[in-house]
Amino acid sequence: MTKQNGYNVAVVGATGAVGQKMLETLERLEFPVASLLPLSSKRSAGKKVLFKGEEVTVQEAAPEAFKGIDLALFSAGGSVSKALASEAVKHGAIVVDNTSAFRMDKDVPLVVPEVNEDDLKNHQGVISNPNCSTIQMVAALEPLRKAFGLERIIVSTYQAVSGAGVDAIDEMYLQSKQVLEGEETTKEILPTGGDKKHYQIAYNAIPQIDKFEDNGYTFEELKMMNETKKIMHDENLSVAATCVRLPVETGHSESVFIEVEKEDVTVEDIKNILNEAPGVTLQDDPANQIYPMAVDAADKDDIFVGRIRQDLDRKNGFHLWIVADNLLKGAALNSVQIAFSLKKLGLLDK
Ligand code: NAP
Ligand code: 3JN
Repeated sequence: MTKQNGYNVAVVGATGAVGQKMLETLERLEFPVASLLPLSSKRSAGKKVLFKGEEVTVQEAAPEAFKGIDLALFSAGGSVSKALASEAVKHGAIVVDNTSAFRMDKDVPLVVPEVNEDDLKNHQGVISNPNCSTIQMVAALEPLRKAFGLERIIVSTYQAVSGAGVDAIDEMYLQSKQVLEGEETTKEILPTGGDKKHYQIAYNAIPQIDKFEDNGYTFEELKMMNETKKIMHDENLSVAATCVRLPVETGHSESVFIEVEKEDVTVEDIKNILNEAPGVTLQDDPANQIYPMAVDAADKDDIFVGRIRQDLDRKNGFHLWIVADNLLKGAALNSVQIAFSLKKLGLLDK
């Protein structure tokens, strides 16, 4: 039975770039919220956030805050999730976690509803939301995998600064102003807060997102590679990623090369499948210069696909350009869609 007045929902990280979008998305899609509890660190406790036209006071995230909560959406970083997700579950909440803390745990479903909604049925309290770059890619490629089989993916990303949080957005604008005024740039956040060196993002492209691992890949690249295999339930799929940060505020773009299993697949076949794919909009008309761009995808729910071409040397190889709002489908929207799926499957009312 569905709860009469809706669900008690906590948003952990409610003052952040993703958390703010979670509040907006819960409201815009009319998820049944009986009460909203915005949580943050001590720094923002006492601040107000707007929800359904009302100011709600932000509280400090602590174990006891989850008493009576049905659903907790986490986006305050992996350490906060590791410290508090199990506390929320102990209090009876289902956790949808936007961090990488539990994504590869075998007991934790990693879900993009259009792709693997049924995996939610195996949850044990925590569900992980994949990395933003993974989500937009798998949602566009899964229908092709189902239709033609998929052997290999090679992806290069062109990621927006909003993926690195509100401080990174501020840094990009400050640096842009400094460059235009001939001043030295302030470099404190990017490529990643936790690393030794910081570089200018304004008027630049940085081939590092998250820290480097010993094998030469960054953690962001490994997230894309490992998460894709888990979501598609295919350990034999070849996936290689290169992740790059650009001075774009919102909207991740991806150049994706795929090799399909089936023979004699055409560009038309691929377009036909993508035309029917849930959450995907085809924007592919080179003669009229129609293709997806980050500025157009920002604030939209869909994943946009264009520039679809057959490789000139490999008949089963195709190139695609995939763009989506990284804070919406890449994070907040996907989390709220998971909440709707949980509700639909009757899993929120247990
Ligand atoms: P952000 O703009 O920097 O916001 C961080 C949020 O976390 C703020 O609300 C902050 O509260 C809160 N926070 C920080 N430390 C905390 C603590 N100790 N206890 C409770 N709350 C704390 O970052 P963001 O871009 O929203 O990203 C937040 C996290 O979401 C990331 O670290 C990442 O794990 C995840 N994320 C996932 C994706 C994805 O690909 N799906 C994309 C982006 C981010 P204050 O206002 O008090 O500082
Ligand atoms: O940089 C981006 O565009 C996406 C960033 C995601 C992110 C940022 C900090 C920590 C993540 C994530 O969700 O993969 C994490 C994390 O590992 O939790």
